[in-house]
Amino acid sequence: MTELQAAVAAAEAAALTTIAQAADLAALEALRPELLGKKSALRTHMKGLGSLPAEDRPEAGRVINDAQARVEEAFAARLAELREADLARRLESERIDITLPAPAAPAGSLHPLTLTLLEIERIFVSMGYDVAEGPESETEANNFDLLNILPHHPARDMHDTFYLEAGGILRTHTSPVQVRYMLAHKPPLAIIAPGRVFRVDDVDATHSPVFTQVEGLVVDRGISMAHLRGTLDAFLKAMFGEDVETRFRPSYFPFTEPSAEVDMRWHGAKGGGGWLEVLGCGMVNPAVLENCGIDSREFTGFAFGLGVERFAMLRYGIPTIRAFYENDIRVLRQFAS
Ligand code: FA5
Repeated sequence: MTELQAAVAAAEAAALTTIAQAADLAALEALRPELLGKKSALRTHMKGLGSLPAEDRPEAGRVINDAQARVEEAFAARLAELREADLARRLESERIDITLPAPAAPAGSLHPLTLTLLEIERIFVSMGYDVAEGPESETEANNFDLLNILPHHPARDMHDTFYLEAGGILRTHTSPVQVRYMLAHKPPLAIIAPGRVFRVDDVDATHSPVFTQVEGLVVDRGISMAHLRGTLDAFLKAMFGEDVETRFRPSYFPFTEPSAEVDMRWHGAKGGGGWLEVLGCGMVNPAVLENCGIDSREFTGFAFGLGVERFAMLRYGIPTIRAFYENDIRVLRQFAS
């Protein structure tokens, strides 16, 4: 009996030392079969119980079981200890310094067209105009008929605009916003109508099939061509400075009579340059006022429509309209404030 006890005690002591010496989780796990498995030293003693005298067996069994329990306990304790150490080590090595300043989020900036549009709006709002908007898909009536663009007019050629399958068209100018506004409001009125417009135009340096317009409309008693010229003069000077060179040319629009176009002098990078048409304008055709429910004997009005891309080209010295749509970050970055 004492011989067995001594052997069990020695096996237990050896197991406890081995457990204590396991340096990390992997090493401890590798010991599991040897220390806790069916073939461990203690279990081997258990199998030998049968050869003891019957009266010694219960006591011998208890001694072995106790030793086995202590080994299991030591194993579990060491496992917990190593797991904790492992966690602490990982927390330390994967630590994030939350006090470091974060990398700056890249800030966007306003597109040069938006900047130009905002400046145009700012100038007109300061002169007392309201800003009116309308849909990009329009009825033919609003885009053409009510503006006195009759069915035979070249602007109605199928190829001049985009016809929608669901009916209607993509507006070719923002003049239909003026129609909508006149139908809904009584004069006196002064609005600008900014927005995107669409035409079947080929792309070149000054044309794009999708571009941006701002149209203006003033209707009141006694409005004359002098008001139109004075307003556009004040606007162009506010936009481009006192020295801006402009010229008015007689022109034709079905919805204005008389009509004019305004060109602005631009200077190319290599000393070139010339006149660039920037807007169309005129006195609102009485037929249009009547179409929109305004008495043309009592009221007169002027209207104009400008291309925002062309204004932005002149404002920033950009030689081609394509620069606004290619979204070349090197170009756009120059407008970051
Ligand atoms: C019109 O669209 C008239 N509705 C303007 C108007 C309004 C006249 C009220 C009288 C009274 P026009 O087609 O000329 O007119 O276009 C106006 C301006 O838009 C032009 O002066 C030009 O600056 C610009 N523009 C015209 N076509 C294009 C294009 N394809 N790409 C870029 N800009 C364009």
